[in-house]
Amino acid sequence: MVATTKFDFEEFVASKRMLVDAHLAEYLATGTPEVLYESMRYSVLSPGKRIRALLCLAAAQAIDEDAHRVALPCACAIEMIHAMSLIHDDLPALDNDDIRRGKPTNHKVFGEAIALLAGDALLMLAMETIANHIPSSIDKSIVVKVISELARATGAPGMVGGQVDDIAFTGGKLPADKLTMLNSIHLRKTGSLIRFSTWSGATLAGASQEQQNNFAAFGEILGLAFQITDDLLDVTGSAETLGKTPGKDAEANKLTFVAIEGIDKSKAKLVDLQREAETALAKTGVSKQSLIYLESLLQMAINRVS
Ligand code: GRG
Repeated sequence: MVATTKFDFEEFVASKRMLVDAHLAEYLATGTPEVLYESMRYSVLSPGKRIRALLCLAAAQAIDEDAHRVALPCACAIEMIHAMSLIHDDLPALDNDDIRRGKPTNHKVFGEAIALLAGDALLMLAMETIANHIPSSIDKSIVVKVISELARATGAPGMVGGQVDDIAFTGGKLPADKLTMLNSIHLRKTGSLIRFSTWSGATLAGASQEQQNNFAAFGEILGLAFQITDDLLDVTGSAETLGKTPGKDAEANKLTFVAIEGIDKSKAKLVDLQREAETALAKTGVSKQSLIYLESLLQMAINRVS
Protein backbone atom coordinates (compact mmCIF):
# COMPACT_ATOMS: atom_id res chain seq x y z
CA MET A 1 0.00 0.00 0.00
CA VAL A 2 1.23 3.54 -0.77
CA ALA A 3 1.31 5.78 2.29
CA THR A 4 -0.10 9.29 2.29
CA THR A 5 1.49 11.49 4.93
CA LYS A 6 3.64 14.58 4.30
CA PHE A 7 6.48 12.73 5.96
CA ASP A 8 6.13 9.85 3.49
CA PHE A 9 6.31 12.24 0.54
CA GLU A 10 9.45 13.83 1.95
CA GLU A 11 10.89 10.37 2.41
CA PHE A 12 9.91 9.44 -1.17
CA VAL A 13 11.64 12.56 -2.53
CA ALA A 14 14.79 12.13 -0.45
CA SER A 15 15.20 8.41 -1.16
CA LYS A 16 14.50 8.67 -4.89
CA ARG A 17 16.82 11.67 -5.28
CA MET A 18 19.56 9.63 -3.61
CA LEU A 19 18.90 6.68 -5.92
CA VAL A 20 18.94 8.89 -9.03
CA ASP A 21 22.09 10.75 -7.93
CA ALA A 22 23.93 7.49 -7.21
CA HIS A 23 23.07 6.06 -10.63
CA LEU A 24 23.92 9.29 -12.44
CA ALA A 25 27.31 9.29 -10.71
CA GLU A 26 27.84 5.69 -11.83
CA TYR A 27 26.88 6.38 -15.48
CA LEU A 28 29.27 9.36 -15.54
CA ALA A 29 32.07 7.85 -13.45
CA THR A 30 34.72 7.27 -16.09
CA GLY A 31 35.66 8.30 -19.57
CA THR A 32 38.04 10.43 -21.56
CA PRO A 33 38.87 13.18 -22.26
CA GLU A 34 38.86 13.83 -18.52
CA VAL A 35 37.90 17.51 -18.93
CA LEU A 36 34.80 16.54 -20.90
CA TYR A 37 33.62 14.12 -18.20
CA GLU A 38 34.42 16.67 -15.50
CA SER A 39 32.26 19.20 -17.29
CA MET A 40 29.42 16.68 -17.73
CA ARG A 41 29.56 15.65 -14.05
CA TYR A 42 29.76 19.30 -12.94
CA SER A 43 26.31 20.04 -14.34
CA VAL A 44 24.51 16.72 -14.01
CA LEU A 45 25.57 16.06 -10.41
CA SER A 46 24.98 19.61 -9.18
CA PRO A 47 21.99 19.93 -6.84
CA GLY A 48 18.86 20.18 -8.98
CA LYS A 49 15.36 19.42 -7.76
CA ARG A 50 15.23 16.22 -9.91
CA ILE A 51 11.51 16.80 -10.42
CA ARG A 52 11.51 15.16 -13.89
CA ALA A 53 13.16 12.01 -12.56
CA LEU A 54 10.78 11.96 -9.59
CA LEU A 55 7.79 12.26 -11.93
CA CYS A 56 9.05 9.36 -14.03
CA LEU A 57 9.59 7.15 -10.97
CA ALA A 58 6.30 8.17 -9.33
CA ALA A 59 4.37 7.41 -12.54
CA ALA A 60 6.02 3.99 -12.74
CA GLN A 61 5.26 3.31 -9.09
CA ALA A 62 1.62 4.38 -9.57
CA ILE A 63 1.19 1.51 -12.05
CA ASP A 64 3.31 -1.06 -10.25
CA GLU A 65 4.88 -0.42 -6.85
CA ASP A 66 8.17 -2.14 -7.78
CA ALA A 67 8.51 -0.65 -11.26
CA HIS A 68 10.56 2.37 -10.16
CA ARG A 69 13.63 0.13 -10.58
CA VAL A 70 12.73 -0.60 -14.21
CA ALA A 71 12.22 3.13 -14.87
CA LEU A 72 15.40 4.28 -13.09
CA PRO A 73 17.72 4.36 -16.17
CA CYS A 74 15.08 6.38 -18.01
CA ALA A 75 14.71 8.78 -15.07
CA CYS A 76 18.52 9.29 -15.15
CA ALA A 77 18.48 9.80 -18.93
CA ILE A 78 15.83 12.51 -18.49
CA GLU A 79 18.06 14.33 -15.97
CA MET A 80 21.00 14.12 -18.42
CA ILE A 81 18.90 15.72 -21.17
CA HIS A 82 17.60 18.34 -18.74
CA ALA A 83 21.17 19.16 -17.59
CA MET A 84 22.37 19.47 -21.18
CA SER A 85 19.50 21.84 -22.00
CA LEU A 86 20.50 24.01 -19.01
CA ILE A 87 24.16 24.05 -20.12
CA HIS A 88 23.20 25.15 -23.64
CA ASP A 89 20.52 27.57 -22.40
CA ASP A 90 23.09 29.36 -20.21
CA LEU A 91 25.57 29.92 -23.09
CA PRO A 92 26.19 33.51 -24.27
CA ALA A 93 24.45 32.72 -27.59
CA LEU A 94 21.24 31.93 -25.69
CA ASP A 95 20.42 33.27 -22.20
CA ASN A 96 23.98 34.20 -21.24
CA ASP A 97 23.69 33.26 -17.57
CA ASP A 98 26.47 33.22 -14.97
CA ILE A 99 24.78 31.27 -12.15
CA ARG A 100 22.93 27.95 -12.25
CA ARG A 101 21.97 25.82 -9.26
CA GLY A 102 23.79 28.32 -7.07
CA LYS A 103 27.13 27.79 -8.87
CA PRO A 104 28.94 29.37 -11.84
CA THR A 105 27.45 28.10 -15.11
CA ASN A 106 29.26 25.35 -17.00
CA HIS A 107 30.83 27.64 -19.62
CA LYS A 108 32.09 30.00 -16.90
CA VAL A 109 34.10 27.11 -15.46
CA PHE A 110 35.05 25.06 -18.54
CA GLY A 111 34.77 27.58 -21.39
CA GLU A 112 32.15 27.74 -24.15
CA ALA A 113 33.63 25.02 -26.37
CA ILE A 114 33.73 22.36 -23.64
CA ALA A 115 30.30 23.38 -22.32
CA LEU A 116 28.80 22.98 -25.80
CA LEU A 117 30.48 19.61 -26.27
CA ALA A 118 29.56 18.37 -22.77
CA GLY A 119 25.93 19.10 -23.68
CA ASP A 120 26.27 17.17 -26.94
CA ALA A 121 27.86 14.21 -25.14
CA LEU A 122 25.12 14.17 -22.48
CA LEU A 123 22.46 14.09 -25.16
CA MET A 124 23.96 10.93 -26.61
CA LEU A 125 24.72 9.37 -23.21
CA ALA A 126 21.05 9.74 -22.32
CA MET A 127 20.00 7.67 -25.34
CA GLU A 128 22.74 5.11 -24.66
CA THR A 129 21.64 4.82 -21.01
CA ILE A 130 18.10 3.88 -22.00
CA ALA A 131 19.28 1.47 -24.70
CA ASN A 132 21.78 -0.31 -22.42
CA HIS A 133 20.40 -0.13 -18.89
CA ILE A 134 16.65 -0.71 -19.07
CA PRO A 135 16.29 -4.28 -17.74
CA SER A 136 16.04 -7.05 -20.35
CA SER A 137 12.61 -8.01 -18.94
CA ILE A 138 11.20 -5.01 -20.85
CA ASP A 139 10.20 -5.76 -24.43
CA LYS A 140 12.71 -4.23 -26.90
CA SER A 141 9.90 -2.63 -28.91
CA ILE A 142 8.95 -0.63 -25.80
CA VAL A 143 12.58 0.47 -25.31
CA VAL A 144 12.73 1.64 -28.94
CA LYS A 145 9.44 3.53 -28.50
CA VAL A 146 10.80 5.20 -25.35
CA ILE A 147 13.98 6.29 -27.17
CA SER A 148 11.94 7.55 -30.11
CA GLU A 149 9.61 9.58 -27.86
CA LEU A 150 12.57 11.04 -25.94
CA ALA A 151 14.20 12.10 -29.22
CA ARG A 152 10.93 13.80 -30.28
CA ALA A 153 10.46 15.49 -26.88
CA THR A 154 14.02 16.84 -27.04
CA GLY A 155 14.34 17.70 -30.72
CA ALA A 156 12.62 20.07 -33.16
CA PRO A 157 9.05 18.90 -32.35
CA GLY A 158 9.73 19.56 -28.64
CA MET A 159 12.39 21.38 -26.65
CA VAL A 160 14.59 22.66 -29.47
CA GLY A 161 11.63 23.94 -31.53
CA GLY A 162 10.18 25.65 -28.45
CA GLN A 163 13.52 27.32 -27.76
CA VAL A 164 13.73 28.59 -31.35
CA ASP A 165 10.24 30.17 -31.08
CA ASP A 166 11.23 31.59 -27.69
CA ILE A 167 14.22 33.33 -29.28
CA ALA A 168 12.08 34.56 -32.18
CA PHE A 169 9.71 36.36 -29.81
CA THR A 170 12.26 37.77 -27.37
CA GLY A 171 13.12 41.47 -27.40
CA GLY A 172 9.61 42.83 -27.84
CA LYS A 173 8.69 41.10 -31.12
CA LEU A 174 5.08 39.92 -30.76
CA PRO A 175 3.20 37.18 -32.64
CA ALA A 176 -0.36 37.78 -33.87
CA ASP A 177 -1.85 35.64 -31.10
CA LYS A 178 0.43 36.07 -28.08
CA LEU A 179 -1.25 33.56 -25.76
CA THR A 180 -1.44 30.77 -28.35
CA MET A 181 2.23 31.23 -29.24
CA LEU A 182 3.25 31.38 -25.58
CA ASN A 183 1.34 28.19 -24.77
CA SER A 184 3.06 26.49 -27.70
CA ILE A 185 6.52 27.71 -26.57
CA HIS A 186 5.99 26.56 -22.98
CA LEU A 187 4.51 23.20 -23.99
CA ARG A 188 7.44 22.47 -26.31
CA LYS A 189 10.40 24.04 -24.49
CA THR A 190 9.54 22.83 -20.97
CA GLY A 191 6.39 20.71 -21.21
CA SER A 192 7.59 18.11 -23.70
CA LEU A 193 10.31 16.66 -21.42
CA ILE A 194 7.98 16.70 -18.40
CA ARG A 195 5.25 15.04 -20.47
CA PHE A 196 7.81 12.41 -21.51
CA SER A 197 8.74 11.89 -17.83
CA THR A 198 5.27 10.78 -16.70
CA TRP A 199 4.48 8.96 -19.96
CA SER A 200 7.73 6.93 -19.95
CA GLY A 201 7.47 5.95 -16.27
CA ALA A 202 3.93 4.67 -16.74
CA THR A 203 4.75 2.98 -20.06
CA LEU A 204 7.80 1.12 -18.73
CA ALA A 205 5.70 -0.05 -15.77
CA GLY A 206 3.17 -1.65 -18.14
CA ALA A 207 0.39 0.97 -18.41
CA SER A 208 -2.38 0.37 -20.97
CA GLN A 209 -2.53 2.64 -24.04
CA GLU A 210 -5.35 4.67 -22.48
CA GLN A 211 -3.43 5.04 -19.22
CA GLN A 212 -0.31 6.09 -21.16
CA ASN A 213 -2.34 8.87 -22.82
CA ASN A 214 -3.67 10.13 -19.50
CA PHE A 215 -0.26 10.05 -17.79
CA ALA A 216 1.09 12.00 -20.79
CA ALA A 217 -1.75 14.53 -20.53
CA PHE A 218 -1.06 14.94 -16.80
CA GLY A 219 2.66 15.56 -17.49
CA GLU A 220 1.89 18.05 -20.25
CA ILE A 221 -0.42 20.13 -18.03
CA LEU A 222 2.02 19.93 -15.11
CA GLY A 223 4.82 21.05 -17.49
CA LEU A 224 2.85 24.13 -18.51
CA ALA A 225 2.13 24.93 -14.85
CA PHE A 226 5.82 24.40 -14.03
CA GLN A 227 6.87 26.96 -16.66
CA ILE A 228 4.24 29.53 -15.62
CA THR A 229 5.56 29.14 -12.05
CA ASP A 230 9.04 29.73 -13.47
CA ASP A 231 7.79 32.93 -15.15
CA LEU A 232 6.34 34.07 -11.81
CA LEU A 233 9.49 33.19 -9.86
CA ASP A 234 11.58 35.24 -12.29
CA VAL A 235 9.62 38.27 -11.05
CA THR A 236 9.05 37.35 -7.39
CA GLY A 237 12.09 35.16 -6.53
CA SER A 238 15.56 35.99 -5.26
CA ALA A 239 18.96 34.80 -6.53
CA GLU A 240 19.51 33.15 -3.16
CA THR A 241 16.48 30.87 -3.31
CA LEU A 242 16.41 30.42 -7.11
CA GLY A 243 20.10 29.59 -7.49
CA LYS A 244 20.02 31.64 -10.72
CA THR A 245 19.62 35.30 -11.64
CA PRO A 246 16.03 36.59 -11.33
CA GLY A 247 14.62 39.36 -13.53
CA LYS A 248 16.23 38.00 -16.71
CA ASP A 249 12.90 37.61 -18.56
CA ALA A 250 11.86 41.24 -18.11
CA GLU A 251 15.40 42.41 -18.89
CA ALA A 252 15.40 40.49 -22.19
CA ASN A 253 11.77 41.51 -22.89
CA LYS A 254 10.69 37.88 -23.15
CA LEU A 255 7.24 36.62 -23.99
CA THR A 256 6.06 35.19 -20.63
CA PHE A 257 2.74 34.65 -18.88
CA VAL A 258 3.51 37.41 -16.41
CA ALA A 259 4.42 39.85 -19.23
CA ILE A 260 1.14 39.19 -21.08
CA GLU A 261 -1.33 38.47 -18.29
CA GLY A 262 0.23 39.97 -15.15
CA ILE A 263 0.86 38.25 -11.81
CA ASP A 264 -2.75 37.76 -10.63
CA LYS A 265 -4.02 36.23 -13.87
CA SER A 266 -0.95 33.98 -14.04
CA LYS A 267 -1.69 32.72 -10.53
CA ALA A 268 -5.35 32.14 -11.48
CA LYS A 269 -4.19 30.17 -14.52
CA LEU A 270 -2.16 27.94 -12.19
CA VAL A 271 -5.28 27.14 -10.17
CA ASP A 272 -7.08 26.11 -13.39
CA LEU A 273 -4.14 23.99 -14.53
CA GLN A 274 -3.92 22.21 -11.18
CA ARG A 275 -7.59 21.23 -11.53
CA GLU A 276 -7.04 20.06 -15.13
CA ALA A 277 -4.00 18.00 -14.14
CA GLU A 278 -5.94 16.34 -11.32
CA THR A 279 -8.70 15.43 -13.79
CA ALA A 280 -6.16 13.83 -16.13
CA LEU A 281 -4.74 11.83 -13.21
CA ALA A 282 -8.19 10.63 -12.16
CA LYS A 283 -8.79 9.41 -15.74
CA THR A 284 -5.84 6.99 -15.44
CA GLY A 285 -8.18 4.76 -13.42
CA VAL A 286 -5.38 4.14 -10.89
CA SER A 287 -6.40 4.26 -7.20
CA LYS A 288 -6.06 7.63 -5.44
CA GLN A 289 -3.66 6.00 -2.97
CA SER A 290 -1.25 5.04 -5.74
CA LEU A 291 -1.41 8.54 -7.27
CA ILE A 292 -0.52 10.33 -4.05
CA TYR A 293 3.14 11.04 -4.95
CA LEU A 294 2.19 12.39 -8.38
CA GLU A 295 -0.39 14.67 -6.75
CA SER A 296 2.24 15.88 -4.28
CA LEU A 297 4.71 16.49 -7.13
CA LEU A 298 2.04 18.56 -8.91
CA GLN A 299 1.71 20.73 -5.81
CA MET A 300 5.51 20.94 -5.54
CA ALA A 301 5.76 22.11 -9.18
CA ILE A 302 3.26 24.92 -8.55
CA ASN A 303 4.13 26.00 -4.99
CA ARG A 304 7.93 25.84 -5.26
CA VAL A 305 10.19 28.78 -4.44
CA SER A 306 13.21 27.54 -6.40
C1 GRG B 1 18.08 19.69 -26.57
C2 GRG B 1 19.87 19.80 -28.33
C3 GRG B 1 19.06 20.48 -27.32
C4 GRG B 1 19.22 21.81 -27.08
C5 GRG B 1 18.54 22.51 -26.02
C6 GRG B 1 18.66 25.38 -24.79
C7 GRG B 1 17.56 24.55 -25.31
C8 GRG B 1 17.81 23.72 -26.50
C9 GRG B 1 16.35 24.50 -24.71
C10 GRG B 1 16.03 25.23 -23.46
C11 GRG B 1 15.26 24.32 -22.55
C12 GRG B 1 15.13 24.95 -21.21
C13 GRG B 1 16.36 25.29 -20.46
C14 GRG B 1 13.90 25.16 -20.68
C15 GRG B 1 13.67 25.76 -19.35
C16 GRG B 1 13.11 24.72 -18.46
C17 GRG B 1 13.22 25.09 -17.03
C18 GRG B 1 12.07 25.78 -16.40
C19 GRG B 1 14.34 24.80 -16.36
C20 GRG B 1 14.52 24.87 -14.91
O1 GRG B 1 14.21 23.56 -14.43
P1 GRG B 1 14.28 23.19 -12.89
O2 GRG B 1 13.65 24.30 -12.10
O3 GRG B 1 15.84 23.17 -12.64
O4 GRG B 1 13.70 21.85 -12.72
P2 GRG B 1 16.69 22.28 -11.60
O5 GRG B 1 17.98 23.04 -11.45
O6 GRG B 1 15.94 22.19 -10.31
O7 GRG B 1 16.88 20.95 -12.24
